[in-house]
Amino acid sequence: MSELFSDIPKIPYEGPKSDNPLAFKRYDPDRKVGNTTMREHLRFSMAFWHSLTGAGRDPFGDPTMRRPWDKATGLEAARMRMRGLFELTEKLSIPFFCFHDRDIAPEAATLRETNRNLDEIVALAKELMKGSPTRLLWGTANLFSNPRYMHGAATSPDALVFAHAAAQVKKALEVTKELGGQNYVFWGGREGYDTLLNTDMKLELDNLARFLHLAVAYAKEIGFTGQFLIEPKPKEPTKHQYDADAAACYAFLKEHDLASKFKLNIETNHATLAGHTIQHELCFARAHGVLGSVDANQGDELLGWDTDQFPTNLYTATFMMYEILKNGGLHSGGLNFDAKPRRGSWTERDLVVSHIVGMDTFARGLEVAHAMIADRALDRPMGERYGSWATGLGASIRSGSESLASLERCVLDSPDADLLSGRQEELEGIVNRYI
Ligand code: XUL
Ligand code: CO
Repeated sequence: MSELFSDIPKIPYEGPKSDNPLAFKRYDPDRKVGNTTMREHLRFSMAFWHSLTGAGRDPFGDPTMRRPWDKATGLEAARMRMRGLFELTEKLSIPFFCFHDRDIAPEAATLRETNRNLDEIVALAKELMKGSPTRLLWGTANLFSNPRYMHGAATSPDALVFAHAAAQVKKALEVTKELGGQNYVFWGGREGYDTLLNTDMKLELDNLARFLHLAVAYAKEIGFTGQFLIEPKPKEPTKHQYDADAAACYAFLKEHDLASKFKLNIETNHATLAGHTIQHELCFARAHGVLGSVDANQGDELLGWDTDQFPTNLYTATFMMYEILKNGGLHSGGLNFDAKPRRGSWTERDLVVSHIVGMDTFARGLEVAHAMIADRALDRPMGERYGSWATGLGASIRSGSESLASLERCVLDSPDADLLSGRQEELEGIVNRYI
């Protein structure tokens, strides 16, 4: 089959000394870090909506990206994009991709016709997979672009809109299963509100839970065994999104008896919009056993919206890989580049270089995090800090053997405990030394 990106070669690993922008400096897929290859540690994924469908449009300007399918429309463009996806992931040694139903096939006048379009492109993807190592990390349904979803999908005030969203998820689950998807994502775009003056919050939250229970039931019915994921985001497009952050999602899942069925897909730029570091979000998810997958990108410190930039920050990538390694890996999840080249980076080469830089950033983060864990560089001071909980009184409190009265007896006549230092700068220096 003829190439669509004929100027882009298969990207080689050339090592840290290379100055070739079209080569990996750190990402060497078959190299082992610990007992696991970089490929399997990192489980990179290409986001169809950015890398294939994204055109560089912004609120002030028209598309800027030049792509091989620019002159094609409808299903023909969709077929070219799907071929482009397999070509780019293979050239970049990216093992996975992710998509929304509406990224890969055009919407038609009725859902029945739209589903026919989807079936055609899914059949093509299935065919292309036969000759390719590229696999599906997750599928999802776009429940936010069509005007019918202006007030939400599962949380719409209109039951017919809820029905439409349910029908869309039904089909998206079927095609995710058909393509061997390892996870299925719910990002609650527009599941929130702009004003409480017109919003029945309790009804909307209950409906969101009903919707997710329906999806779980249907997955069981069709034998889809992938992991369900919720992707937190605090705002944008609505002023307040119900899935605001990892803690809000976890509380919601617990309240509605869904916690055993869902994990979280944590996105870097969403964490920062929520006023958290990504390390905080990953750590919270890990602590509660719900760290499922990651949308790897970064925001801009000076901008208050979701800029979805390619991840290039070595510190952030190191802290992320630290949490992921502490989690025992991502299991069925991956590092999905929910990221787009800047509007001015409009060439095909920019698109490829963006992925290379993101992959090298995480490969380096993996190496640094792995070395810090192997040396117990942070675990040792952490163990010292919490040493009082390992034996004696701390162990007794943890085992539930103490009461307020027994604890009072311990301290009533004794001098204060020695003060501990937090040693923050020393620890930051340790991280710097490893980077
Ligand atoms: C939006 C976002 C989505 C989800 C999938 O901010 O991150 O692209 O990842 O719906
Ligand atoms: Co995302």
